[in-house]
Amino acid sequence: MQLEYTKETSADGGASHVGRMPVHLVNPSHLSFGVGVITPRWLFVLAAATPASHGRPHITDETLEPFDLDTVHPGDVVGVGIHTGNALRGYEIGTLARARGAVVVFGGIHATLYPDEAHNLGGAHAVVKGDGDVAWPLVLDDAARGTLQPIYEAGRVDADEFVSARWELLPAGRYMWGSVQTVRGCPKHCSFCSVWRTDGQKPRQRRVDAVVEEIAELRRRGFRFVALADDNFYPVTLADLAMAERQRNGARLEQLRTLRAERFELMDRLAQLPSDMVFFTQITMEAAEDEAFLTAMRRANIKGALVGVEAVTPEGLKDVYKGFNDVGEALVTRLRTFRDHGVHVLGSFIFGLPSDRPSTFEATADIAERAGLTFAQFVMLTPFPGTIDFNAWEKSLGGISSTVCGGFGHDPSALPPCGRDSRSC
Ligand code: B12
Ligand code: SF4
Repeated sequence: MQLEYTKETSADGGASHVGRMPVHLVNPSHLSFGVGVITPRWLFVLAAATPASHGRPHITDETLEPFDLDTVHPGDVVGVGIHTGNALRGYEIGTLARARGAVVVFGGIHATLYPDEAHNLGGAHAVVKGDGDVAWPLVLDDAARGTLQPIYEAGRVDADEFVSARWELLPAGRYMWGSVQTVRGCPKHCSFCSVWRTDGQKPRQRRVDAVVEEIAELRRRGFRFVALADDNFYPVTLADLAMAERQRNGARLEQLRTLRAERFELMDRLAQLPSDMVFFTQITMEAAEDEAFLTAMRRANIKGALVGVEAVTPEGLKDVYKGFNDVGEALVTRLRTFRDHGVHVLGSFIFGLPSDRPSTFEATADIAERAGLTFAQFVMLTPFPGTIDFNAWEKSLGGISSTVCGGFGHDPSALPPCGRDSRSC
């Protein structure tokens, strides 16, 4: 693909942009609130990965304010990151930016799963599948040379290649929580989750120094609250260690012990930060078996965690491939153990599982009340692309369509088969 990408003069007759392509990074949202809860991390990671030769990237988080298309000039690069819930708005932005002569690049989980959709509906010149940390500067180089490829298979980069976010580009006073990722990937394979397929089942843990440096910087910028934007903060369980021991798998054991030791090292370092810091993460309930881990979490000021309870019956757990969770009194005890160690639990429950019956509602409410949860969320089973549930749902449609369009993240009916026309969604 050959693109017109350099220009002598900007569309408004302003400064010359020869040899330099101004970069816009846009986090799409149909609704803008002026303030946001959690910083959308990818914007600040890709900003950091943008070579200095392209100047300071223009960042727009549309949950704060709409993207101003008048700032886009022919030859600018517009990078749009989408998950399924905001894909349609992303496609609108891509199409409009392309019409203004911009080079449009998509990335993010939805574009990774549906690169053709971004080309067909979003005006993409290029789509990056997977992690952008290493690929983004290469894409910009290709764009500058006129050798942009339609698809970049960026895959999963090693943990030591994760780029630290450029927090100095954060607009002041607009977000409540900073977000720092400490590990990517999750060893489990829950039926409703795409993370283990896109980010992989091998946990990629970041260097402790890199994580702590980012948190210290956020603190200097006034943040006391930081979300550890991980899928599963407890990637190595005691059961994993016991299994490796039983199998006399020395290499595996060593690897697991190293990962576990790094978790403790991270928590020790977090414990040395100002004591009014508050961290929140996501974790499996297996951590409740691990006294030392929960104690370290408390010392590290990890004061809250989303725990995926999902179902309270054995059949329900089987539906979601989550046999490592408990039911009944054992479940209540596990969840209470977090609270006993000073970690507030946001219990996450799913309704709409194949095995759910009318009695499931009462059984769920009963457990939620007795388990000492601080918060609870009850979501409808949503077949997100890339999941086992999505494949089953798609199969149940009898081959009507294999493509979906982004819709709102809580409502399965918002993920209709796509007529390959965004208006039909
Ligand atoms: C933290 C988090 C949240 C937080 C914070 C969100 C925020 N403001 O950042 C909260 C709790 C609010 C949240 C809410 C939800 N989330 Co969430 N969340 C995450 C999580 C765990 C980490 C996101 C993150 O910061 N990652 C770190 C950044 C650096 O990675 P990244 O975004 O993937 O970006 C990299 C690449 O994708 C790529 N890239 C991204 N954009 C672009 C753009 C370009 C141009 C390029 C080149 C590359 C590129 O490069 C980046 C660097 O490598 C992810 C899982 C995950 N592993 O990503 C789920 C995830 C994104 N969430 C998910 C879901 C479903 C939701 C909810 C719908 C849950 C619900 N039922 O309510 C809501 C939706 C909220 C909304 N309307 O946007 C799903 C999305 C699935 C899908 N197909 O869309 C994920 C993947 C988790 C899962 N289990 O499958 N979430
Ligand atoms: S739901 Fe949680 S535990 Fe299950 S695969 Fe996804 S990240 Fe891992």
